[in-house]
Amino acid sequence: MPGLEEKLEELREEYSKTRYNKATNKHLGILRKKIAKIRKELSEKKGGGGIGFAVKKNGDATVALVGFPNAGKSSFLGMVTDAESKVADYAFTTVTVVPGMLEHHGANIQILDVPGLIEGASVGKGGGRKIVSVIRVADLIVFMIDITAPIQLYKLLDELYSLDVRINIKRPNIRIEKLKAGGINLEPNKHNVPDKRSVAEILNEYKIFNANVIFYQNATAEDVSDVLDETITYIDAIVLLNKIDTVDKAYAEGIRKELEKTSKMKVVGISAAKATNLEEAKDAIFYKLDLMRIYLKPKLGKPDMEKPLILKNGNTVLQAAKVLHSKHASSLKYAYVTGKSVKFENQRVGKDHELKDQDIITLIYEK
Ligand SMILES: Nc1nc2c(ncn2[C@@H]2O[C@H](COP(=O)(O)OP(=O)(O)OP(=O)(O)O)[C@@H](O)[C@H]2O)c(=O)[nH]1
Ligand SMILES: [Mg+2]
Repeated sequence: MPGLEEKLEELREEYSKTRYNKATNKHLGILRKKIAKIRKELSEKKGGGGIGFAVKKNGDATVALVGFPNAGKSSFLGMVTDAESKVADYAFTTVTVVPGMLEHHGANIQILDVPGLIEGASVGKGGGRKIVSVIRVADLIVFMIDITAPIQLYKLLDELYSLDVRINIKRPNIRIEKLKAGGINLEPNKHNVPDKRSVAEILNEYKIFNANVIFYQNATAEDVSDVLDETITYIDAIVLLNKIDTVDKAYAEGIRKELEKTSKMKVVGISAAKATNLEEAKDAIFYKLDLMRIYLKPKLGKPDMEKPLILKNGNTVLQAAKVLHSKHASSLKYAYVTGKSVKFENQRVGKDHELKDQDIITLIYEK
């Protein structure tokens, strides 16, 4: 008898091969229902099974380094962090997650060296699920790809897709407001949305019979189903194309550009062994994490340019105060800001002012 994961795989394949039309709509609904049921069983099994790594989040952000065995993950980690991950010329050197801390632009970025993800790991063996448990705690995936085998990237992307990991896309912006009565109502807000019957069918699978479904984007039936499915992981990613020292320079650049175009991801060519382009790689990680450096300046005196406060892009003055010392945040009155988020030097701004990377701020509290 096939296991749950194989069954899920079969259903998914059938689902993706079935074209949507009036005649197949009902069949698709049944397939979705079956898929949802197996997913639920799997996630319950996962919870009780105790597999997966106990990884603690540390530092300002966490990155999962994902790649085939031998791609150079441990070598890269060794070059950019203080971890002493074992480097060897054979597969599966790394059997557990090795964390290292990368310090860049004043941010402490935890990097997790995830064991080699191999084709079919999600099917049966459970290996893929372990990797997803690491990815779930991360803020960013860094794919480590051997330049002599760029196809690895597509194999990893396929594998992760089938493990319900969605790369570089946002959770569909659809709000489902549960109601006591009144059935299912759609609020399309001028977007292209699926018909009411298919939406109701999906919601019913999740035992929702009365709800307002509010769309903030064009959406398919699958998007509605994704919003309800808490087992889906959304995460950003970039690619490091390693071992460029082993090929011709122009060839390396050709492959890099090609991968960037077809995958729509940022791709940086590096050599972990020869320490080539590592600064570019660190920058790419920093920027994709969407972090910003905020320098603090006392009212009288110079700003501290050594140790910035690390915040998420778009954070406000109030959020800066909270990170700094949450107890005093409630007595914050306003701030003086110099930098990209303001027009003038030492411009006075309110608590809700959004900061930009490298702003210098002075927080003013009530006495
Ligand atoms: N020429 C060259 N060799 C490299 C480079 N980076 C890593 N290697 C070699 O590739 C082999 C594998 O490197 P690792 O860093 O152990 O690879 P890994 O991805 O951690 O492998 P697993 O732990 O098995 O998943 C070692 O022999 C490294 O010396 C590089 O940039 N250029
Ligand atoms: Mg390794």
